Amino acid sequence: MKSWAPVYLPPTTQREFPILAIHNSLTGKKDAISENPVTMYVCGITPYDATHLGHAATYLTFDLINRYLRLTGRAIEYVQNITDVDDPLLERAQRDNVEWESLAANQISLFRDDMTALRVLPPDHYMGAVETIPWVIDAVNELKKQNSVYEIEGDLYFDISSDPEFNTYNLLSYEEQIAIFAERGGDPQRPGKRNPLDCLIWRSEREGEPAWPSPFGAGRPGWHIECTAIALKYLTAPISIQGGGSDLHFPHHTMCAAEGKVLSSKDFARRFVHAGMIGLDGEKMSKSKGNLKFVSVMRAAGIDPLVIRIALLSGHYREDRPWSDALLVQSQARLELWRQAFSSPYGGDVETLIMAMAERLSDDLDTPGSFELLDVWASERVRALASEERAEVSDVGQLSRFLDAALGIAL
Ligand code: 5CA
Ligand code: ZN
Repeated sequence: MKSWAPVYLPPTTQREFPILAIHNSLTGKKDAISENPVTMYVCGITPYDATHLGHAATYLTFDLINRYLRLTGRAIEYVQNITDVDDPLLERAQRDNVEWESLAANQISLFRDDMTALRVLPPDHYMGAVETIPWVIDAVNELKKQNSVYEIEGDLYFDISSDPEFNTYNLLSYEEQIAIFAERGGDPQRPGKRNPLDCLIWRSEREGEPAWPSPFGAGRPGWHIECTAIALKYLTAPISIQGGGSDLHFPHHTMCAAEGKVLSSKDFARRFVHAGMIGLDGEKMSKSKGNLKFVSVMRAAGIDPLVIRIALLSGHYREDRPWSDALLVQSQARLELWRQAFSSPYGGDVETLIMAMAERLSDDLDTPGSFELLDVWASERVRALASEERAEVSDVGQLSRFLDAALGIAL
């Protein structure tokens, strides 16, 4: 699948930036990313309703990781999928009386435009479920060889007991997992399952649904195996980071970890990195609740995507946090303050500011902390400018290039 347009990364001076330490939700601890190259698989959209501000916040989180690692000289290989065939997409297409293929194509196109407008660096490999069905078939065949698959009425299930470490990927109790599994696309109650948590990896053809031929009969891939197969096609286990929103920790990333473990005989991911949920009016922003704010609609209303970017990054990525119009107004004011500060060559000690901001970012992407440092610097510059004080003339261009490279904020 075509990815989106490359984003210009300005050249920056080589500095001794601290190593990025990121919260790993597999261990509950902060974890320094010291390996090189770094491999990252981030779960992409299911294209029936894109891009709302929750999606945007999650992809901005991984964009920051990508940018910080590049700034510190790391090679990074970044893979993202698109779940372009799955139950929610088919249901929405049926509800709206449109072809599922055209619904997906339109939403993917909107998503690309939104990512470009938000200055998100594109992944190296951007792959859809439909175009990677042969990889899923290979993965299912391999799981069969490992005796990890069983059948119920033509549907194939992954047997979670084939990964002895299944219980180590999250902190939920068995009962909690069953409850969440039912809410997030699982079928714990289906008769004939060995374990209620076993997940579907091949869904046999149903009337009126798309299907593709396979050695196990016509059908389509289950959700989790899609990401496992795509990730392992490009990246070697253990991948450095598997990422997404916190709602993917279970079941999705847990199932990917288990399937990936059986397929590769290694840990699937070294780290799970999960972004918090963006809410609106006290509830998680989600398609099912219908309380969505779309980046494309905001852009069409003339809102600067840079202001959206600043607003979403002004909270910490792991916090569940609400969106509000007030946040947008504050972010617009912040952007104006920063721009005003850059209108003077008397920047003062920008090197110290750059290192202090980088130090905040390296500590689990503390964007609120780094923005506050920039606010203090900018307020002081604006005050000095108004009182015609002359601070030290400095290369404010260095700071401008750092903000662009590290935070995607081109002033
Ligand atoms: N296609 C699957 C992943 S393989 C999927 O979850 N698609 S999605 O369109 O539902 O979500 C895309 C990404 O946005 C996921 O990482 C999800 O965790 C994240 N996301 C969804 N809603 C929110 C929200 N309200 N706040 C933050 N992130 C969200
Ligand atoms: Zn995924």
